[in-house]
Amino acid sequence: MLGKLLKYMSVLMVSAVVAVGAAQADPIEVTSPVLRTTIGDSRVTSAYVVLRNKGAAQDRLLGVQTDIAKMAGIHSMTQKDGVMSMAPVEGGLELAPGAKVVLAPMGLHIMLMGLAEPVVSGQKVPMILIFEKAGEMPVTFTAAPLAQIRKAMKKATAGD
Ligand SMILES: [Cu+2]
Repeated sequence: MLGKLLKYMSVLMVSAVVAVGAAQADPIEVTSPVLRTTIGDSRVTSAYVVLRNKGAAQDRLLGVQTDIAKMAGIHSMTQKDGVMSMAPVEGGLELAPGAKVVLAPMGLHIMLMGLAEPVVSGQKVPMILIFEKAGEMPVTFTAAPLAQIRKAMKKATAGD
């Protein structure tokens, strides 16, 4: 009986959260969603995107969902003693009001591991970006080779 009640209550709480999210106009602008094509037998790749928080409140990119990979997460890349290493961004990626956060090669990226299939150029990959306040946002990423992504990202971030 209690279990049933708790289940009902949690459903109510989820509906409330969804209602709040739907009431706001999308304060997070998502542009230039791309992912790298895989090389050879590699089953790992990275996806990049430009995020802009147009709202007045801080938000966070908490995670990413996709069917193409067993694991998707947000990674940062740092250089120490000339060696690049990457690590998960703990607690989500902060998006301050007005901030533009660029996920690009050699920096922040969406890490995709355990790909079921290789990623080929031009492939459209649906993903869901999960924000703390803005909620779930479906975004279609387009696959391209790294050199092409570098060029496109440079263009997308020019003038800042
Ligand atoms: Cu990574």
